[in-house]
Amino acid sequence: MYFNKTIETMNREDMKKLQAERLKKTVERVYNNVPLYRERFDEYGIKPEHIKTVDDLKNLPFTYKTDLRDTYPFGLFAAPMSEVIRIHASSGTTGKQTVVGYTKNDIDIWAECVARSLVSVGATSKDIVHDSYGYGLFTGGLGIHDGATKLGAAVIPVSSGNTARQVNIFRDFGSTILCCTPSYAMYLAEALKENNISLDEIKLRIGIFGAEPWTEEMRTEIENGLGIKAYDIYGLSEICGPGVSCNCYMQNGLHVQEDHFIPEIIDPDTGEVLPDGESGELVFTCITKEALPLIRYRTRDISSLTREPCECGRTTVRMSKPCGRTDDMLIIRGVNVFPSQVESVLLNIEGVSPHYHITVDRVNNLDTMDVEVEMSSSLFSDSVKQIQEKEKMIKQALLSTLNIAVGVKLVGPKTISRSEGKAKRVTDNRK
Ligand code: DLL
Repeated sequence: MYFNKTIETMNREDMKKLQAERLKKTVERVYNNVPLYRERFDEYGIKPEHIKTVDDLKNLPFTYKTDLRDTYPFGLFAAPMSEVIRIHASSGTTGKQTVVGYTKNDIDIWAECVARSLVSVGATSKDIVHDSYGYGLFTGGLGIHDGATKLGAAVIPVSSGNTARQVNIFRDFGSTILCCTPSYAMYLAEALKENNISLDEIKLRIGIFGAEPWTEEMRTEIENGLGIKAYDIYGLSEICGPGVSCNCYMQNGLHVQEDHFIPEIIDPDTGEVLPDGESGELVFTCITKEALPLIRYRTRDISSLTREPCECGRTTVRMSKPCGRTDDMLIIRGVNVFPSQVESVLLNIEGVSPHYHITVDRVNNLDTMDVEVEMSSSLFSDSVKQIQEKEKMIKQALLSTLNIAVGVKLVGPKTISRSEGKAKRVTDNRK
């Protein structure tokens, strides 16, 4: 099933032509309306008429998050405020927030991208979509809401928080599709048990999770915990929000809505474009946005692309599950470590739960990394000796995957704080 079959199954040649047309218009738009782009293109000696095909994209300069901050709040908008109908913002961890705007057309396109995503994992207008992403300036809540509305599904705009109420709504309203962060999904699975609601009493069948990296191991945990199929949805406010790409029911990569956003993978150090299959930094160019059409935006997310046909019938380019961000990468005694690697190791070990926290520090000029991980209740009731053995085993498994020695501490069930939105899994005291 498709939401827009013509686009989603378009042959690659036609897609490239469509992208070229749209890219040309967008380059003209930003050159004529956004001083930063005009100045930067002039610096590079680029005029809009130089951009004729998608292959010319590589000649355009990148846009960075700092550009949004430097022109805070609306300096990169390419449409007059009278045409802007929505503003979102993402707080980020440091500095000013990133502000993004949408025209009516931008909101319609975003909703279509989300509707396509929902249909690609099997949603229909008969579904009841339980939207537990945060509503407000965050794009998760309203983004999913508008897409589910476009599909004609019934939306429950529950937002995040009040976890006991959420699981009662599952049971009483018969929610069939859950949308939230993967860490909140884990929390909700726990809350079902705590509230004595069995999986037989609820109708959830699909989960659409994103806004933070999560591993295949976490996918299995969530699928078992909630009795659903779990799918990955990706996006970022700067490009639109959720729905830039999404898994289809094959769960093998995320189809990019490339008639609206052209993806590239680059070497983050040199800026060189990498071939399909190679891992690097994901860069997006918006080709239909009116209010904030970013050109070659550096996402900092790490992924790879494939244009191999997908068994679902979609012909759109797929990106691999983002495994983290270049700025999330920890450098411990010179070794690169992604939190997702730690998650994969932990979730392959019996007796530990998917709740963990990493603390990085510098002691006597030496980096240290300590992982706290919760025991399952059965391990918790074992003898001290058995628990110590398990700690040793986890240390060994982390050492062989990461190539660095890591401190491991098993802690009691429910001691690590739960997240209702994006989880904060790392504390780096070196900063
Ligand atoms: O997180 C938009 C969103 C909402 C996506 C709901 C999916 C679902 P921002 O707050 O601007 O927007 O954060 C964007 O979150 O650059 C990635 O680092 C990360 N991210 C988003 N989706 C995924 C995902 C929303 N599926 C940043 N896997 C992005 C891994 C993700 N990381």
